[in-house]
Amino acid sequence: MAANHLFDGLLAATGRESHRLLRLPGGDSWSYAELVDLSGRLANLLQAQGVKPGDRVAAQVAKSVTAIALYLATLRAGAVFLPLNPAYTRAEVDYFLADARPAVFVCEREREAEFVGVDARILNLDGTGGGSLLAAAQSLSTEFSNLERGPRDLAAILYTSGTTGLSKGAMLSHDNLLSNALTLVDYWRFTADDALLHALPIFHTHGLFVATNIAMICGAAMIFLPRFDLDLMIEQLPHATTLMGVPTFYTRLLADPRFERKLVAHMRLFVSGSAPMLAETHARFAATTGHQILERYGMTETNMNTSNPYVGERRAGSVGLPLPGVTVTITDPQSGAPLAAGETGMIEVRGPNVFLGYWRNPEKTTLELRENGFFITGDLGKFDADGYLQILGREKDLIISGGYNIYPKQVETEIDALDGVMESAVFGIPDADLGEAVAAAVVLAAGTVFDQEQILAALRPMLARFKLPRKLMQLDELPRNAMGKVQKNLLRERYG
Ligand code: MLC
Ligand code: AMP
Repeated sequence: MAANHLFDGLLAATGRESHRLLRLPGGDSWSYAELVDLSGRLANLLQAQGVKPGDRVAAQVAKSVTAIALYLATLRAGAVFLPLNPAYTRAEVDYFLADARPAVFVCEREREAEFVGVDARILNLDGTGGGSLLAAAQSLSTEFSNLERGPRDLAAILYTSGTTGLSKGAMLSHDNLLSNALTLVDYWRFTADDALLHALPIFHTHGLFVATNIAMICGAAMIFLPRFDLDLMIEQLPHATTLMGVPTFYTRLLADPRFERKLVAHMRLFVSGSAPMLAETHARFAATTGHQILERYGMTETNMNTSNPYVGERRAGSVGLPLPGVTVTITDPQSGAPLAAGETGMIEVRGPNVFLGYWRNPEKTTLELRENGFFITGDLGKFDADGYLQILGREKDLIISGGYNIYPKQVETEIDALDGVMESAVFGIPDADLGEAVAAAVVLAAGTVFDQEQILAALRPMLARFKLPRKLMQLDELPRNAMGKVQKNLLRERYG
């Protein structure tokens, strides 16, 4: 069989066929062998649908074992996986499909009618294993001759929003994903004896390329929950050895009286990332459980960059040390010149984890990815005397809510397009549950009446629900500085 860099690397441990890879909360489980067989059927189906090497396969589906098999099938067929958040509206999906032009689009069964007419072959899937994708694959062989793919071939495109409001597709190679997952297996000491409690979505880096890839590589079991659900978490934690989550997972667990020291005394590792974790959460978690959460820092374009150590001090408020093979520098945000140790500036990252560039967007690629290989993250930070990195802010205008990124510009563009709106400013306000929540200040034309419900109703068909403002206010004018730039810091101070 031809070499397929990422697939071969992910499944190298599948000799242990008796080992259960995916355990579902209802008691069902899937072995590696079963997962690989399903991926073979799906790869045959993709090929029969005309998918060629380099073609994109887009999937906007609920979390399921079949969705993981579809990811593997896409790799095996030499194609490029493009997962999309099921929360995205038709309007949002239209943009991704027009930009990525996938050969196949797998959507949720109940939404298929919404997508009639899109320029891709459509198949559907539901969360319980039904749908035209599986029906069509059922009669096909589990045997599939993998297409050859090398380290620099494209494995996935993940869209990440941009400051202009338009999303950019980050192109991730087979080796970007494999090298990073191999590093993390080692760094976090994952083995086949682990059982990872998986409650993250699988359309982002964290749930797919960190959690799932790591578990597959080392042959660990995954307790595969459809989503974060407190009751299920409490029920399943006794069966797990490790958990990966966004900070909201940890604050919600800590707020539940059932989350006690003895429930997790046997656990080996808790990892947090995708959003800043408060030092206070770190301390409360340690006091309640006796475990120190291990915080790490990553992003769609780079996978994981830094991590607190497995052995050694896990420092609250810090995202740890650069991972082996990854170089992190701090530069002057204006000039790009390197800054002295201890100074605060732009975090730049170079390594085998750094993406190939933005899909069909050489201008943005040139702006953010230097010729010397450093990626300009848009995050601001500094190293302390012991080499631990601290993230101190973001130069990019971005809200991170419960681990989801929301670019204010996209929300502002939609609000500004509404009748009677002169202008708007969207900003993040502190939120005890989600870290940050979306707020919007709106300036209306004379004679227009402010009607919050009407504004939200008009935004619903345009924006995924997690992007909708949770707080809306009418202002006579937006605060601006001498340059005419809206001062979002003032809005945050006044209305946060
Ligand atoms: C859901 N809702 C959110 C939200 N999640 N609103 C704001 N921010 C969020 N993160 C809204 C829904 O639209 C819905 O609104 C209502 O909340 C209830 O929906 P739900 O599905 O019941 O939500 P809940 O279970 O509470 O989800 C919260 C959550 C989830 C934190 C568990 O968002 C989550 O799993 N987040 C993880 C995101 C993640 O994996 N990020 C990694 C990105 S990769 P309505 O209006 O319908 O009632 C990355 C790189 C890296 O960043 O470093 O890892
Ligand atoms: P995304 O574009 O969804 O991949 O989000 C990446 C961004 O999430 C990074 O650029 C950071 O701003 C943020 N992020 C990820 N991990 C952390 C962390 N541990 N602490 C603070 N911010 C983080």
